[in-house]
Amino acid sequence: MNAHNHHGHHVPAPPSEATAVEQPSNDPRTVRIALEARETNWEVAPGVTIAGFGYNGQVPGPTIELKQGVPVEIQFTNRLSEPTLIHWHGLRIPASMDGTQSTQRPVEPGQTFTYRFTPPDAGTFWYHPHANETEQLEKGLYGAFIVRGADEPIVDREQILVLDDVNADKQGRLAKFGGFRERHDGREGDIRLINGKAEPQLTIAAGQIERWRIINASSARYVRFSLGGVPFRIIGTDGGLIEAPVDAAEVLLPAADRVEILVGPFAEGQTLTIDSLRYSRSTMKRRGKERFGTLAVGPAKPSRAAIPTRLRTIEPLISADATPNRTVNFSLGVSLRRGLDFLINGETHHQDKPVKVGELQVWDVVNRSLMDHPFHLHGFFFQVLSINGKAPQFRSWEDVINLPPRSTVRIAWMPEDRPGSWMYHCHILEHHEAGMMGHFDVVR
Ligand SMILES: [Cu+2]
Repeated sequence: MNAHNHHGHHVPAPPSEATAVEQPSNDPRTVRIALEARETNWEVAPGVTIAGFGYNGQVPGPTIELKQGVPVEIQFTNRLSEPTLIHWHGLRIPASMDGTQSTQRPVEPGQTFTYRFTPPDAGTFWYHPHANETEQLEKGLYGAFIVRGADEPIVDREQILVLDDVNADKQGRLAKFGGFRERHDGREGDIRLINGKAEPQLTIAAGQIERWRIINASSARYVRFSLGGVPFRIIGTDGGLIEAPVDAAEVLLPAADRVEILVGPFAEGQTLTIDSLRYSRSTMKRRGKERFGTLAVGPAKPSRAAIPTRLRTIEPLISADATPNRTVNFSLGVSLRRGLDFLINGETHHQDKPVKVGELQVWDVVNRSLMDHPFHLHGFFFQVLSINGKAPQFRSWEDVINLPPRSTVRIAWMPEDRPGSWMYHCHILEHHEAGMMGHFDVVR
């Protein structure tokens, strides 16, 4: 392995090149995309330019928009001076295409790797590196990945909001990486971004209803999303649409989480703030309400929006009182050498037991620590059965769920026939890097 592998002694051996190659698609509909990671001057505000990294020279990277069930080939070239690879966050694709160091060799500088898969689900996903993540994501390597289904609600317009923050000074110089507070809290910054720009003004036409696909691409920040306190409707989460719209005035997005909402209609001339409300996740540095941007309501346009009262059906995998067959413990330990250890079942880079294809998994994911952690499962959606014994507000498919301090979150998921090496981890990138992750195999 290489200098940028932080995964310690429990990393499974990388597969041979042969197993990491999927056959080229013969499907004439196949979409071909070229992506390149390279050093990029990232202007977050007028005169504030960060020496960052971008996919195809932009932050966020190009939005990948595909149709459900249509194959894609993404030819990825690494023009950085360090190894990298791309994880397709939330996509239920073969293990060999998951884009981690457990499933493929990192793409070395100058090398190309072609990802081939067929997105099976409609929804709002994203892509980002799974090597030296703490630096590569902070520098701008991330992008939206949208998959459209055949039968989507009709809205007047769609906007994608990729939220992020960056820790840089007024000249755009990135703060030094590391240090005890950053290791504890995760890296947060005071430059708050929507689609790579600091506190932009978005627009909407009066009288119209828009679908917003919101992605939290921050390293660590939790966004308690609010649109000036006005109500909106939640229609989707990580794994696509939920069963019916849910009225809300705020929604919490831990790092890596996604939500889809309907906003509007509004009256012309209104200006709404796009904020993150105060949220304490027991960090050393506390944050109050902070602005990500504004929304200006322009002249009225007619609306053709048609939102069904029923969006889709999500069958429950199992009843909420199902008996768990596995417990995954998140905890913090004190280490003489490193100060703090971020642990799964008492160890860093935990090697967990395999799961069998077709055997329903009911896991108690337990947070024994006093701070929040966003739990992320690669490659499979889960349903949340309960949080501290209480059912969630609505049924959904998720790949990220917040673990509040001293909590038990019970999830259920089905290992479909996609054997190989998979993982789960805290999506606060600094905790992940510090070892808060588990590896397991899906076996036939
Ligand atoms: Cu964490």
